[in-house]
Amino acid sequence: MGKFYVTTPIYYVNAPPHIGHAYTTMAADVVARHRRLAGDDVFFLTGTDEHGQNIERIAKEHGMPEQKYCDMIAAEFKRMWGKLNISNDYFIRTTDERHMRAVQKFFRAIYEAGDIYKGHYEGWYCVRCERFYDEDELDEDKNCPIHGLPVEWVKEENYFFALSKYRDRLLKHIEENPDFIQPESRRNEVLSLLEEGLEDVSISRSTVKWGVPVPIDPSQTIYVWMDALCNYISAIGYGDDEETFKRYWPADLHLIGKEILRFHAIMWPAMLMSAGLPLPRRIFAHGWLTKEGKKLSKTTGNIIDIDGLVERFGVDPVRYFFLREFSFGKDGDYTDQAFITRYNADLANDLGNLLNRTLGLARKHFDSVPHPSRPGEHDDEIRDMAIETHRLSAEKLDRLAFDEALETIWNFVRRLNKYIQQTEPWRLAAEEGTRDRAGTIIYNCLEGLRFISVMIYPFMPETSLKIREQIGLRGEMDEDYSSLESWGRLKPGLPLGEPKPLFPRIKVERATPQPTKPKEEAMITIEDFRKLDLRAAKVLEAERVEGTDRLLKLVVDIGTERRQVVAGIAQSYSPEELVGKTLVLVANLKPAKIRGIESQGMILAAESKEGCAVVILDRDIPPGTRVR
Ligand code: ME8
Repeated sequence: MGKFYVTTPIYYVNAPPHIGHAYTTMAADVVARHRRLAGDDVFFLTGTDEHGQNIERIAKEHGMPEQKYCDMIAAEFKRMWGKLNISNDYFIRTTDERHMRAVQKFFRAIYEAGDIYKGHYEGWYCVRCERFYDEDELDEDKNCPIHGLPVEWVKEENYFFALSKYRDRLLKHIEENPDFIQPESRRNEVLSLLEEGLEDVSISRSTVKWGVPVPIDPSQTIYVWMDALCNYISAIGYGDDEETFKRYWPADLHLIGKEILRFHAIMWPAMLMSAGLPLPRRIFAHGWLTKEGKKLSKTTGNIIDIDGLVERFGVDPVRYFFLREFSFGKDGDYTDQAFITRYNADLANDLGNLLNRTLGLARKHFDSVPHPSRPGEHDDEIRDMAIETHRLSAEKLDRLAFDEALETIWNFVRRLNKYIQQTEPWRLAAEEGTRDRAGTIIYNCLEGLRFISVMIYPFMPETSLKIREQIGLRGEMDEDYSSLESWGRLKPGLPLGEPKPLFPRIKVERATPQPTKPKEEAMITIEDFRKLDLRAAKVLEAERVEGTDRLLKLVVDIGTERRQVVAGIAQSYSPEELVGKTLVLVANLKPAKIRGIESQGMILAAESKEGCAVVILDRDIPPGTRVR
């Protein structure tokens, strides 16, 4: 049994996870599950990048201590990976003590190799990328090429890593190891960067407090990229658990997005060389996703809402779509229409129908998995194709050609549907003389579905188990790829499961997976929001305002004082039902006169044509508590 160590980038906690993060992580999950089925001892790592100037700033904007802010966003990443069925073996956070110790040890190893020195740096810095840019990489307004936002001029005395010294060794390594950087286009990009020459890089910051202290000079912190790259070794015990470290290092695969290639294919290997550690075996930089031809961006509202997609369509169609639709090394453009088309064609029609028809026939004519007692036309072809499909799709998965692997599997799905059409088992089952032939055909379809359940498991684990349950197996993955080396392992006589549709068809007019997002001009900042003084307000008294059927007059307690408020909620609430409830009051709204009565604030409520619903705090909380 081999080992396989696969990693994703560790994501910045400057915002909750988005589809880009999910894309890499889903791909890594497919690889991890694939290698486990192939029999490897897999270690699959993902996590969060929590230090640096950007995070320091954002925590401040949220009015939170850095660690608390990081804890909150890291929890969001974990929740999202749970939702997407990500089977990572470990989740690393760069604020973990163990990681921080490893970073310092790594720094020392490089220092002791004579590759760290003190020098001055001046340059354009993008806080969001946490990197310096050359002037010619910026646009005319000095905006960074990734975020399109202004860079800052930074001038500091820093520690430097002697990167330039490693240029020749790196070139040699890349030339001698053609698979080290993939795809080919990215390899060429790195080669030409190396040919242009390398400059030494700053690896510490004197102005950033939120980071790992430089072990030889605690007045500085280690540059966030050096800190982050170390996650790949700290997570498996560098400097702490030699045995685990030796078992998994070097990584077999670093999966990354194309924008962070230089860090992974130049800076990281050079540092590993300096520290005397072996290099990762393979770095694969995938393309970038856009939506409807435009860059994904929260500020413009051009986002792909993962939660929304998963809630509407289920986790497996989301995993399937992103790996099937795009070629992994290339950029890809998402549209709702493409999602629906794939879902209906590949999942509802091809796979859903195959399972439905097979199970329907099997249950109608046989009460358990039938015996394959009468071979006939097409059977050998189906058997050979099953075995060959597995061989091909596994080979494509090893190359990270996810789309091709799925295409290969779907050719087999479609071939089985055609087999049913060609052989017409429903006709054969109706006559006594050909009933055993019908049983054989249905057996072959069920056995084909067993093959499919194992082959799609890396992509769609939930669906795989649902298929297995229906064809008479247990709803767990208790096989590996060795069970696909021969045909006919499904045992005749197994009781069949309940038929349940896997993928209900999407009716196009109802398919609106994307909530509408406000335009940039309509967005507010956290500071704008903080201007609102929202308070828990306990209703002490309530009565109707005479002469109107819309207004209630409330007296509420907001801790420090009582307020009188007039609210237009009388058509949905009686005064009695509100007394004793804790509502939310906008406490710093200028008082206004309504029907001659002074209203000292506003109660929050949602309003529709049918009526309104006030915001009620759902458990006991002292009046006056701030609502944020
Ligand atoms: O760069 N399409 O973190 P990050 C596809 N912390 N993938 C995308 C994407 C898009 N539009 N946007 C982001 C960092 N990604 C560092 C990494 S590693 C030692 C430190 C994915 O939060 C892609 O994998 O900016 C990309 O590399 C990663 O998210 C960047 O995440």
